[in-house]
Formats: sequence, C-alpha cells, structure tokens
Amino acid sequence: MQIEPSKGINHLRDLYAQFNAIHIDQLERRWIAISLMVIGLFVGIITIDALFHGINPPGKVETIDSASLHLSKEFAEDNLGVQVDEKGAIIIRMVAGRYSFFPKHIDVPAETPLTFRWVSMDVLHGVHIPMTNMSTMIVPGYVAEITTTFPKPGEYPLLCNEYCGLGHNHMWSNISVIAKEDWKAPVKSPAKGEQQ
Ligand SMILES: [Cu+2]
Repeated sequence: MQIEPSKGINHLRDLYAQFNAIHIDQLERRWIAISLMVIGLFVGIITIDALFHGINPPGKVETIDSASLHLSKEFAEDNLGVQVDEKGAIIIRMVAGRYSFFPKHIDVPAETPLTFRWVSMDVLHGVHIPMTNMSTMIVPGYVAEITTTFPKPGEYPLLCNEYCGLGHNHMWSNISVIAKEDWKAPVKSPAKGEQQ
C-alpha cells in the first residue's frame, strides 16, 4: 500500500493533534522530553564514535578450527606475534587461552596502523586495551580482527574482559609501544599462509 506524501503529512499532523489532545501532566511531558533527549544524546555519541573514532562491530566473519590452531598455517606458534606482510602492513597474531595471551609480550610502533588478529584456543575470551578502540570478544571458532593505532609510546596493558574461569583476573599481557623511528621490524616476515 502506498501513501501519498500529502496524506502522510496529514496523517502525522493528525497523530500530533491527537497526542496534544490527550491530557498529559506538565511534569510528565517534561520527563518525556528529557528521556527523548537522553536517547538522542546516546545515538549521537554512538554515531560520532563510529564515524570518527573507528569504534564498530567487525564487518566480516572468518572461521577457524580452535582445536587445531597449532597445526594451522596462520596461527602456528612460529607465526604468532608481530609480522610485516608483503605490502608493508603490520599484522599481529595472538592466541588467547586460559589464562594468558600468547605471545605474552610484544613491541609495536606508535602512530602506525596495526592489524590485530585474535583467536581463542578454548573458551570465550575478550580483549581490551585501555585508551584505544580495541575491545572485542574472542569467540572460539572465529577470527577477531581489529585495526588500531597507539597515539603515544608507553606500556599498555592488554586485559581479558570476558569471564573465562577461575584464573580470569590473572589473564593479561602487555604491549610496549615504541616511538615510530626507534621501532625495528622483526627480521622474519613470511607471507600469510606461507609457513607450515
Ligand atoms: Cu578471561
């Protein structure tokens, strides 16, 4: 069914008139307005974060077998940590497992886009790095990919933020962010999927 534009506007006007005709206490009206403003504020914050701070849900789904990560091409032990791919992009592969992130410590450059690829070897984990847009679930069976940039050199903690068992509060790692000019790319840089 199609509504003609003029009819649509009239319909809205009728609704507004009906709404106005209902008796609503002045105080109640004020609170309705305040609640609508709060909703508007939240929607505004979400929109600004999504457009300007890159805080979005992951846009693609990539699956992986959690039970055989150590045998996989990409997440075998030798491939974990910081690597530079053939296009010069920095890719960091990490495995989350009860109760640590592997590798336990990495060095990365500041002011450079870094793509983190996370997988879980057992249960649901989360990863959060304060002061960045990094906060994601690591769901077993899926690869979580996030691109972030550290604005300043320093030591950043990396925390699990999904309860994963008794040792959950000991599950953390740390990242040393080094000034861009002082950072040296790791020597070994195999292309994705090249190593067995
Ligand atoms: Cu945890």
